[in-house]
Amino acid sequence: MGVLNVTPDSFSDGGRYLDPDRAIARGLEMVDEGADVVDVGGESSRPGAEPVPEDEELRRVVGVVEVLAPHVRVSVDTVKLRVAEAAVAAGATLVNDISATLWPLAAEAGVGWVAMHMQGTPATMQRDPRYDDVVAEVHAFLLDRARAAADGGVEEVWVDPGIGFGKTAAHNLALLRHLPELAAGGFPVLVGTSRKGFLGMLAPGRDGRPAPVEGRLPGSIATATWAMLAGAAMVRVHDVAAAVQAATLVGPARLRGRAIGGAA
Ligand code: HH2
Repeated sequence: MGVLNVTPDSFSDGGRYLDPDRAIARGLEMVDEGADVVDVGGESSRPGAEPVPEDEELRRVVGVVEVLAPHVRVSVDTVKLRVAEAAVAAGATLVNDISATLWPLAAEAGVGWVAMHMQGTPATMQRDPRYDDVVAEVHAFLLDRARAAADGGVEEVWVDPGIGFGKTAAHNLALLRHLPELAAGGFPVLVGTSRKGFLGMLAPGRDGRPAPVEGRLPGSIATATWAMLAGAAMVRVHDVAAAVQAATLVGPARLRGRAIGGAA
């Protein structure tokens, strides 16, 4: 899943694709690079982000979805019902929902739905995230929402632990370590670690400072690779070409088919 942020303020690519023509060009480039899904978002959910007015989000997202949808599967990254509805009408077939609330729309429209876990809201979520048992709480929340959606008629339900959404670096690592249990829960797992802050904190540069956003490609690919090996069926990434190369080497289909470098 390639990330396409049609926003002025996303944490890693804010402003680059706010212009619709540039967004469309980047979307098509991601298709060329091998993305199976392009995830179009018009509202940043970075820590501290404030909500975007609905009309503005609609203006950013709908036209881009309409042009990309004939070329690739499009998901819409939104928490707003009206934006999700308009994006689906424009051709999106997956609702990527960091609020984990929009499944009734997915059921009604006959599209897929991603339930992501978040503690709090983007405006405040990184202030002091706390859990008694992060893995148990996140998994229980996701499976509960996923079952409700499946019972409510959503045929394609994904679960996503929400790396960086109300979580410390230790919480993120625990969730990554325990991905196999989430994957065993019966719903396909999506994971997004791409360029996130904890990668910079855990692997600082030689000067001892957290790696800046543009220095987080190795960590992004390392954790996406880990996620795929641990059972994730999809990874959400900015650097599509690099992630596709990793997926080609270690993705589930290849591992199921034969051992790398040897016979079956
Ligand atoms: N992460 C971001 C946004 N949407 N959706 C899912 N399902 N999983 C994620 O981990 C996830 C997500 C944050 O990344 P990005 O879109 O690059 O930044 P911003 O929110 O600043 O636009």
